[in-house]
Amino acid sequence: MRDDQPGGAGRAGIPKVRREVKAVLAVVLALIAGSVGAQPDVSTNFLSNWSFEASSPKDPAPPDGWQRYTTSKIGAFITADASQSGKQCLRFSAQGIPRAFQGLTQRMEIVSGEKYTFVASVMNDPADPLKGVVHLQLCIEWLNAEGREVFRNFTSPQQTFSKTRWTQLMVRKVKAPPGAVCAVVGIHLYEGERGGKGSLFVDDMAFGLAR
Ligand SMILES: [Ca+2]
Repeated sequence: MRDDQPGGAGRAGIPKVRREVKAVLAVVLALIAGSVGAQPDVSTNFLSNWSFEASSPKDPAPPDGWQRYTTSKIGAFITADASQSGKQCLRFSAQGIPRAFQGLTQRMEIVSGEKYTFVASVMNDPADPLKGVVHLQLCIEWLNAEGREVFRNFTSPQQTFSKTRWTQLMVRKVKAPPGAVCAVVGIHLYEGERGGKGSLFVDDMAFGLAR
C-alpha cells in the first residue's frame, strides 16, 4: 500500500505498470466487498435488516425494521438454525389454519419510472419442511401521494423449495408506475383450504434499483 502514497509513488524500482495493476485490483476488491452478503441484482439495497442479523433469535418482537402481520398466529421469527449470509435468517412457519395469511413488509420512497428489483433467498426447513398447501409470495405495492395503491407486482405463488440449497424468488426489473411515490414491499405466506404445516427459511432479501 505504501507504493500508492504520494511519498512512495516516485520511488526508483517500482514500475508504473505495477502501480496500475494494484489500482485495478483495489477497484475489483472494492466491487467484491460491496457485494458480499448482498444481492447482485440491485445497485443499492433499500431494505433494513435484509439479512435478519439485527434482531436476536429469542426476541418475540417483529424483526428489526420490518412490519409483521398475521391473520391469527405469529409464524415469522429470527433463527440461528440456518443462514445464507451472516449467522441468522427468518423462519417462516405455517399456522395450520385454513386460509391463514401472514407476512413481513417494509415501506419506502421510490421514484416513478425507475426500474426496481425485489428478491429473497429461500430454503425449505429440512427438520420441518412445508406440507399441505402453503404458498410463499413476494409483492410490491406501489402507492401514490395519498397512500392509495396504484398497482402491484408480485411473484407467482410458490410452494416447492429445496431442503438443501437456497433458491431465489424475484420480482425483476419492474417499473414504478406513474403517480407512485412509495412502495410497500412484502414477503407473504398463505395457506390453502385445509391450512398447512412446516417452515421455510428466508435470508438476503433485497429491494432497490435494478441493475
Ligand atoms: Ca442472514
